Amino acid sequence: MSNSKEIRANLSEMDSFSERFHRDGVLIVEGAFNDEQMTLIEAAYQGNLDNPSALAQRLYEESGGTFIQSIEDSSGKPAFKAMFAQTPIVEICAKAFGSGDVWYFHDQLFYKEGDDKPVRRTPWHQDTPYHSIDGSKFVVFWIPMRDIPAESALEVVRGSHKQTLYNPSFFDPNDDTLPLYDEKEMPRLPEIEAERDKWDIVTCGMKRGDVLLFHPSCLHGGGTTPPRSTRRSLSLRMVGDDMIRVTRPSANLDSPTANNVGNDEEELTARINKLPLGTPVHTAGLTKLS
Ligand SMILES: O=C(O)CCC(=O)C(=O)O
Repeated sequence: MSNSKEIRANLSEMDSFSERFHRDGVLIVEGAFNDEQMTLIEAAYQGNLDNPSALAQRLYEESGGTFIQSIEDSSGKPAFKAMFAQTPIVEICAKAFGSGDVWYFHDQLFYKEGDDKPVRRTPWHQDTPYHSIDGSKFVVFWIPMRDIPAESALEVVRGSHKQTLYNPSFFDPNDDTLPLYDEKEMPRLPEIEAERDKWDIVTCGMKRGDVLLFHPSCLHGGGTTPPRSTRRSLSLRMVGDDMIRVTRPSANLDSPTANNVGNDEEELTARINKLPLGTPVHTAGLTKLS
């Protein structure tokens, strides 16, 4: 297990963000947002939870509790515009990339609520292989709305963004590594949970106002949410100037994750897929934030 102190930073260390983000693929910025800024971030989150995109999903219903995820491009919504204008999200992102501009890819909310049983883990996976894009300037800002203990927080395998890109998880309730694409196309995900000591896993409790940045090619998974508790987190994905269009295999259409995109996201995906291979992704009309 990783010493999480090494990946903890604060806003006074912004000049080190790029080296650390590109090297480790994961960084926690403590106290990144004050109360007023968290109120804006929470309003953006809650607005999307209250008005979910058409294809928002409830996952793992058979496992107990409530597990909702929803992806869309909310960059045009007033709550998201206010959040970007009045928090250091874009500045932190530009510092992590190290050079060039910042464009918005999309957001994903997670809502987990335990009933008399805990809500199960988010399975280990990488985000990049779900999308036909690749490059080094790609980041997720994972923001919990409240203090969160290490057992329920997001975990990331440090440095895994520079290693194998695996076949994405199908999010099958009975098999976390069931692949989304044909097994001949990409290697199957390893059984990380069964062999945790073999991986350099960063596990950290976080306070409201902290943000966890990670490269979407990092292996990551979320801890369980205890009975009768709620866990709300917002993931913001941004890209920089070296993100290009690549090919991915076609998904098995039965997969829940093949259909986990909202209308905006489907439209965005279609625009990206029209780009010639190797073209910068931001030219697909992504919203420029910086
Ligand atoms: O919050 C979680 O449990 C999962 C988050 C995640 O997989 C992501 O942000 O890519």
